[in-house]
Amino acid sequence: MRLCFATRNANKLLEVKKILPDWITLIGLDDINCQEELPETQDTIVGNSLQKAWYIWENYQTNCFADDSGLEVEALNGEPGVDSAFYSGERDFDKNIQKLLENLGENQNRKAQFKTVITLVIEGKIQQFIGIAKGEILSEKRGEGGFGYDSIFLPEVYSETFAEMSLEKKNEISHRSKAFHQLVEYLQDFT
Ligand code: ITT
Repeated sequence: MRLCFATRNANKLLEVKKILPDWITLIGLDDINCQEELPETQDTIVGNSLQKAWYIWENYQTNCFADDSGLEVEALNGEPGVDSAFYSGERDFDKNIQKLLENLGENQNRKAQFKTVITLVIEGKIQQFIGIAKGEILSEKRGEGGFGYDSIFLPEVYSETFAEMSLEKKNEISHRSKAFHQLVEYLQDFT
């Protein structure tokens, strides 16, 4: 079966290709001649993930999946959430972190979670997979690796931030890998 991953991120495509079962041929947006930006206008992560995947199914009649992620901070009522990439108004990791730390201030409740939602559409049938990584927000950045909010996120049980961990270690426990492993498990059992 041909399955399209609705992303423009070539790294994500390569990574996922490696973990899918053999009977699935993973294709990208270029392979179905989709050149336009995918719509992402919903106000939730779940909604945006669904919107992207459903757009491909509706317009290209191609079985597909899409992902969407964000950081949810409890004391900020789930912000930045769906706005994680542009929280400061720009797609700028440092500015986004700065705004988050300012908004959180001295608040003692530092609980937060990363969330990834994958939406799979096969023959018009929708299935969603949610991966969550729980942790807390530090008051200062720690570590140089990763991206986004990694340097201020300390995952539960661990003493290193996501930015201090090797990519392999982050991939063992991250929201994204949890969601993708559920997708792979589902596809392995799919007949
Ligand atoms: P694509 O939609 O093009 O794949 P994106 O940057 O929007 O790229 P995501 O939807 O996965 O990627 O995530 C949205 C934002 O949430 C991202 O820009 C980061 O600020 C934050 N984020 C998501 N996953 C993260 C992670 O593992 N570590 C740190 N920040 C993350």
